[in-house]
Amino acid sequence: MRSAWGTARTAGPPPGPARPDFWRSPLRGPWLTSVLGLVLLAGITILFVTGLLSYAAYNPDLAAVNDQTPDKGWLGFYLFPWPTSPYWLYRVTQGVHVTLGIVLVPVLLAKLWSVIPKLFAWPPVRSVAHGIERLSLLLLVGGAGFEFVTGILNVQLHYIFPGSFYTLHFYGAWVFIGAFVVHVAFRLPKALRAVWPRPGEPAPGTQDAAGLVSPRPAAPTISRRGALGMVGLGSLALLVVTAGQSVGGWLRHTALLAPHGQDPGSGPNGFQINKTAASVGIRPSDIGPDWRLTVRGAGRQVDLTYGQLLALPQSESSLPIACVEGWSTPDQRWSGVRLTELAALVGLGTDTPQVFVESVQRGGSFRSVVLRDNQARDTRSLLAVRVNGAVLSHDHGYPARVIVPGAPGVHNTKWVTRLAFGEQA
Ligand SMILES: Nc1nc2c(c(=O)[nH]1)N[C@H]1C(S)=C(S)[C@@H](COP(=O)(O)O)O[C@H]1N2
Ligand SMILES: [Mo]
Repeated sequence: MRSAWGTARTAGPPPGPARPDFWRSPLRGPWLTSVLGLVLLAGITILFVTGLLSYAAYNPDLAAVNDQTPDKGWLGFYLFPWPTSPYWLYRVTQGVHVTLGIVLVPVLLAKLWSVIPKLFAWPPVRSVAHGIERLSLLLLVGGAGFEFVTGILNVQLHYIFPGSFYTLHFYGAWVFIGAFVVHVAFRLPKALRAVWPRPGEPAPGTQDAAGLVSPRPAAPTISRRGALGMVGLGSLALLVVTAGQSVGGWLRHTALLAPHGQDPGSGPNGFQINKTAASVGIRPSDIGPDWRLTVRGAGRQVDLTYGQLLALPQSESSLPIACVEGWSTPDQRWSGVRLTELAALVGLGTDTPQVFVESVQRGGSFRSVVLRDNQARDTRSLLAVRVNGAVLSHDHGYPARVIVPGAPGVHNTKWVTRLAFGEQA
């Protein structure tokens, strides 16, 4: 063993990618790697922050039904009550999260390409410190791949992973960001110097360039700036075919990657549908003449027919639907009964408490939700029965659905049958 190892060391790397002269692109070098790295530093920081916000927006600390990662422990240290203003808050934070994640894919791939010779560095482990560094790179590259892949599969509605997307993406993010912080701490000064050398300072030394610059470069077919431009064009193209699903209007027609398609139909109910009534097993009888709305709170209970619900004072709010998958609708004109009004039916005053909302849907994580008191109290929060002047379509939640300002789409429960004020479940 010992002698074989010794021979391998003196003989140098085996033929193939472990040999530095295997990699011949003249583009690789500290400048390209550093520019791409700095773009990723800014982008991934925004992805991480908007991702944390996305989790906070679910108000997971409020009730078990809101929490997709109940075993998070202290990783939930930063949670805060999600506000209702500005009413487009989640539309922006989640639109940025998903769109930016997609737009950064070419940058991430280019960055990996630019450092690929280093991933094959020989010998694989030189010392304990080097071993730790390699391990952190494994977490960095693996973590980035894992977060981008799970995120993109989720927005493309391919739920193929074992377990919940939320759990995987949440814990994956913490592992990845740990490795990312370590990596940035070690590399940022060098990257800054490679891109903005101090006057009079020589170009990055061979030490920094080692492993990146090819010792036997082929003739260039494109400049470094040209290559960077191609990456930028790739990102721009992804932006154009993605952002339309969050921006809406005519831009929706350019959202070629939008998994729900470019045409949400026409008429008052002609906007994006997430799950149709049929797809979650809503039967016509569930939402027919026998449907009732039960309102409970302060020890009292009121059951309303559809007609009685319509007879209550109706209010209007213009609010969007903004899904965790990144798509959102422009503001829709909803009308229905304020949650505060429904709380008043059971004798609750203006300090409306949190409310447990339940739909007729039999299974699935999104059949119920607990809305926080600030959401229940907001006079824009409705149990909507109409949208854009028409009765809700079955797929948009007929007979009644919740609509709350600033909240993730998933908290706008459709096909509501019960509101329990002051309850957890
Ligand atoms: N009962 C119930 N309500 C639900 C859902 C669901 O699966 N079941 N999906 C939610 C999600 S994820 C979103 S984004 C919005 C979408 O509303 P829309 O289909 O009317 O656009 O509804 C929410 N309400
Ligand atoms: Mo959603």
